[in-house]
Amino acid sequence: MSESSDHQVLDAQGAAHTTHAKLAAWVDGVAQLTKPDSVYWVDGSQEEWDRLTQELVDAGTLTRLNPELFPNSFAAFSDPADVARVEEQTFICSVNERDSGFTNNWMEPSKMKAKLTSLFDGSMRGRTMYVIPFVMGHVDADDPKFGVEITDSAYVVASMRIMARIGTDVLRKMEELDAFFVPALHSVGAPLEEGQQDVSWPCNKEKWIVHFPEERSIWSYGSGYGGNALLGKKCYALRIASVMARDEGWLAEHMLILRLTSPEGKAYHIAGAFPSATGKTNLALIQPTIKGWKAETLGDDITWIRLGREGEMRVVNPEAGLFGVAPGTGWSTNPNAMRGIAKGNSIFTNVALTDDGGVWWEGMTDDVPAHLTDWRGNDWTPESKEPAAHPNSRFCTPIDQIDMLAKEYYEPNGVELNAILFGGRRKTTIPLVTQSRDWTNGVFMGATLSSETTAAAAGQVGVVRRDPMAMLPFIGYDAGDYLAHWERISQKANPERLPKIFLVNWFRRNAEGGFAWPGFGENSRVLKWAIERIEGKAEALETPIGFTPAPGALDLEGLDLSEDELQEATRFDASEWANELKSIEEWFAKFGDSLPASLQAELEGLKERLGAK
Ligand code: OXD
Ligand code: MN
Repeated sequence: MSESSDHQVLDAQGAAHTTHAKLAAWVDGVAQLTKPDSVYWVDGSQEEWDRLTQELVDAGTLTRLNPELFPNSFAAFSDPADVARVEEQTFICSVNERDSGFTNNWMEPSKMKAKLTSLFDGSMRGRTMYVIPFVMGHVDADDPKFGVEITDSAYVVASMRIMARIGTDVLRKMEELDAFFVPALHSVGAPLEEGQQDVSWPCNKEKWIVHFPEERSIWSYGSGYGGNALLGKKCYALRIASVMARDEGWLAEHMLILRLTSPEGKAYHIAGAFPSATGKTNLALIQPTIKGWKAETLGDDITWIRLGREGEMRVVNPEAGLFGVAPGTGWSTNPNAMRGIAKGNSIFTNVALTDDGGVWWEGMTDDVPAHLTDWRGNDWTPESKEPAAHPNSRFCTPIDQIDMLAKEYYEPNGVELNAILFGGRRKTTIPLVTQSRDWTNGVFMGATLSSETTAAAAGQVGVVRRDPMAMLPFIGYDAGDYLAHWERISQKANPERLPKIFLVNWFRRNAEGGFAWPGFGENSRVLKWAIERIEGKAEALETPIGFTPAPGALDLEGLDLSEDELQEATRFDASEWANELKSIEEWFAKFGDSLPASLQAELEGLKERLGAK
């Protein structure tokens, strides 16, 4: 660690570490405000990781796992009140309130700045202030997107090393380009007074996750949880990036990226937007069950879509790691994820510990261990009432440990996108797969994307919640303007090369109440149909809501499912759409004036086709 004293901190030492004048000035200013004991510039090296993780073990924040089971891996256990993103405390402080839209919290920027400035005043006292230069996406991209996170949490530094490209190499590139960077300031909000004993998971009851979109800056206070504290991820790569994308003509989306290769050797790239609890990580790491098809992954959470030189849409995953929900990720449901995790170099948060020094979570293995230490540190047995791992416990693992990672992941400017999937969790109404009539109809599908609430979430069960493009908590500006931007982008693109758009639903129920479609690896059959639609090979039925697979068009070979049973999953049911129309109207009413006319026209067209006009 740096040996600098308070006095040195105040003596503008930024310039000693970087020739990037704006960065040096920002770091010095933050140090003056937050008053840490020392300032440390993160280099991103293995030696640094080893040192920091050992310090975190010594402090009781991390538990080193049995290296024979999970090499170079650690478990962290958070404060029980700091386990998830805090949407009610997440703000988009645009200059004009209208620009944050109805999906975001807003406060007047200068009022928010004053509030945050007083909270950050002295917030790092007794701690080290870490400076993490990072880049989202590739440092060699045509337009690399830099950021610098300042944090007082070494857990954040270690996690950021997994999730993003960080350190001295990035800093040197920033200096060479005198690049713009997003200043991303984070404090757990737990200053240590002289002689005060630290806790294993410092945080503050008061939490603020704040974005200033015009300034492109982030201030995060009070939480150590990944989604609130690893600021390259949701805060930058989605909320701030969506604003940059609006202004610069691209899209920042909450999507996975898959590369599928047909038996003829033709490769396609598919991006998929899925709200939480809809099997996104499983689809990103799918093991196809259809013969001759190969799946590789490029990403599991965030996708940036830019226009290429020929007007094609190109996708990159700006992240370097997976920050996945652990429960439900298992050897039988997602072996590709498990093999990557088992290679180690991972940080687990709020999972359970096994007696032999490994980790476990619900759904990891078919056999449940006879004894565990649960995420709160209590003894746990299969008779225990509470889950052993917190339902939002996470694995944080380098993406290059995934065997099925496509080599195209490393392409600095991405690969051409051929199809977009929007997927929700619906028991009724939404067929297994529907191809949109055209781009605008596909944007309508994304704009009305929905899931039913499950018992896992607080509140009423079975209520339909709209989640446009699975971006509800992540759109950094007005939601209507965001949908209009999707339209605008398509007008700039080469119309021949526009990705085809599909709405999918793996969760429809049959008359007996069971799942009408087996899901998991069998979803590859749906992907195959989508690709064959692109190739003009697969048959479809034209319905009022779009194109669904014609009888016999979906490959069922080797699957124990009759055409009749398949019908239950794929059918369009006009009677179910009467309610759906009402619900979509209510949803669109929330946008007020900012709903694009093209989407209102889509709704009117749908009503007409359904005979509801
Ligand atoms: C995530 C999320 O953590 O969407 O990926 O909340
Ligand atoms: Mn996500």
